[in-house]
Amino acid sequence: MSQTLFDITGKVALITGATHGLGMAMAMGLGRAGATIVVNGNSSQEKVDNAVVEYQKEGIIAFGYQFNVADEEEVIAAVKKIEKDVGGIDILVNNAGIIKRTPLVDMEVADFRQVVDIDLVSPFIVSKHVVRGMMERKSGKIINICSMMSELGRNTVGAYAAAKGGLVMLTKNMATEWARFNIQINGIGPGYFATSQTASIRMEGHPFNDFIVNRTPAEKWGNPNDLAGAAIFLSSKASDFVNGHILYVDGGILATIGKPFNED
Ligand code: GCO
Repeated sequence: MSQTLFDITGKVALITGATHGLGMAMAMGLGRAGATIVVNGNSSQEKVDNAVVEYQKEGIIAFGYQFNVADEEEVIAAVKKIEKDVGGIDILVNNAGIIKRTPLVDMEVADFRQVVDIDLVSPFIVSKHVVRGMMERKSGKIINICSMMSELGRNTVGAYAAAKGGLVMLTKNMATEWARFNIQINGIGPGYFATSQTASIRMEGHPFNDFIVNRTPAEKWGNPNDLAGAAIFLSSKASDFVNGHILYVDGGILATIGKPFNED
C-alpha cells in the first residue's frame, strides 16, 4: 500500500545535466522507480546518446536531448520537442551546474556571471517553460539541486555559493507562485559527494579530503546513489503537500559545527 505513494511509473522526468554525476544517479533512481527519463546534457549529442544507452541497459525507458539550459531559445525549442516526442513533463530536476574555484578578489566578472547564469538563471529559464504544461495539467514536481554552499561559505567558491544560496530563494518563490496549481517545488541539498566535480579536492593527500571526512558526522563522502531516495520522495505522491522545502542529504554536516581533528 505505502509503495504506491512512491510509485512514479509512466511519469516523464526531465533531468538537466544527467549524463554523469549526481544528475545521473538521481535520474537512475527515478527511472528504477518507474519514470521515463529525459536526459539533458550540453557538451554533445553523442555524450547524451551514450548516457541514454546507460539508462536503457538498466531497463529504463530513456530519451536524450542536447541543449544549453542557459539559452532561452534552445530551452523553448527543446521543451516543445520533448512534449511532442515523449509527452508532458511531470517531473523536472534542475540539476545542471558548474563550479569555478577562484578567490573572489581574483575572480573575473565574466566567470562570476557564467556561474550565476548556469547555476541560478538556468533553473528559472527551464522551469518557466516547463511549468506552463504543469499548470495546464494541474500537476507537477520541480526539484532544484542546491548545495551545502546554499547555507555555508567556503574560500574560493563565492560565485557558486551566491548562486546556490539564490536557488533556495528561487525555490521558495516558485512554490509561492505555483503551489496553487498542485505543483510541488522543492530542493535537494547534497552534502559532499564523490563525483567528478569534487575529484580534484578528494585526491588522496589533499587536505580537503580529510577535512570533509572529519567535518561530516557520518565520517565519509556521500555515494551519489544516496540521493535517489530524496529524489523519488520529492517526485512522488508521497510529497504532495511538501512545498518550498530544501531536503539536505549531507551525512549531518549542517547539524554540527564540526570537531577538532584530534578529537574522537
Ligand atoms: C567545494 C565543493 C562543493 C560541492 C558541493 C557541496 O568546492 O566546496 O565542490 O561546492 O561541489 O556543492 O554541497
